[in-house]
Amino acid sequence: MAAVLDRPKADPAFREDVLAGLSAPIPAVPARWLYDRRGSELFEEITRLPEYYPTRTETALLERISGELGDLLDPGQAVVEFGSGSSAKTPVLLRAVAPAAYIPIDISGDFLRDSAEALARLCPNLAIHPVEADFMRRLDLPAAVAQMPKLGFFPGSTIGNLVARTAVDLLREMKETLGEGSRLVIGMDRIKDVDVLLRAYDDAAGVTAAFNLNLLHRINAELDGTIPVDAFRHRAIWNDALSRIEMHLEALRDLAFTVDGRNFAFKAGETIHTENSHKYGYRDSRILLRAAGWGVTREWTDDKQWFSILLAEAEPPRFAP
Ligand code: AVJ
Repeated sequence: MAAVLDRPKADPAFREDVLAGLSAPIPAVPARWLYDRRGSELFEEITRLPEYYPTRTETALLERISGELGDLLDPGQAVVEFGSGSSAKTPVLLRAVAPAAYIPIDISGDFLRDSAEALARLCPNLAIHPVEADFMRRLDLPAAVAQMPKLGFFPGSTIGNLVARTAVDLLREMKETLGEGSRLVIGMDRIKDVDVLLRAYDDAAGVTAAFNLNLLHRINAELDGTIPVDAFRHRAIWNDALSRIEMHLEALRDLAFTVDGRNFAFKAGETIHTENSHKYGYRDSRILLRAAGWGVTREWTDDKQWFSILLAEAEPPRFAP
């Protein structure tokens, strides 16, 4: 009985996604389930790996352009950050922009409160209005910021997790949330040498492998699974046709297991697709943003052109082409 009581309470959406995903013709589990507590810790560790260039490249780029960014944006902005506000990038942007208010949006309430408190210590004079919500959907911003010009902040190339259709949906929802005349600062990872990409998603220390395999541990713990985790290995592949890194978990032998009382079987070599990380060329990022009603007004990239930060403006509705 104790084991049952000790088991973390499973999110019904997690159960649904895992059961449907494992039964699909191409087995796949949505990437957001990689980020339980342990998964989030492992991702933090990934961002410090020598091979994982995105975080440090974007942070350095943001620092480099902060003066320019400050000049381009009027004071008194309300900065709305979509997703984790715990990164080192947030204070860099806030210093650059000197906003009147900061609105972090995150689906995890605990996480949101912790990071808002940490930020409040760093910026004691800033009005912080955390919003616990799913940023994939349009939402109402706090009334206190209604009159302020809005600046969306979506760093980390998180947009890269989404296929184009969903990415455009999200960008359009962001435009709705932020409203007319708003702007967006978004980080997007560039297409580059495949070896650099593969190393970034399959590091020598095996942290990314542990991050990916943690999903199986999570399924076992939360959904009463019997997955033999040791019989799977982490794979990172470059899908050139779709311009993305894919993470998979590959069965090393024929195996069978149960999750929540249901049976699953994998043949050696079959995989569970766990994440996409799309990479964008110069024109790709523009067409993605334009499809959602955002016009790019500036783009900055590092010396190697590995990562881009784009500043976009919500385009007014028009009849003319
Ligand atoms: C947090 C989605 C930006 O795609 O680079 C890192 C996640 N996965 N290593 C990325 C991730 C494997 C990361 N994002």
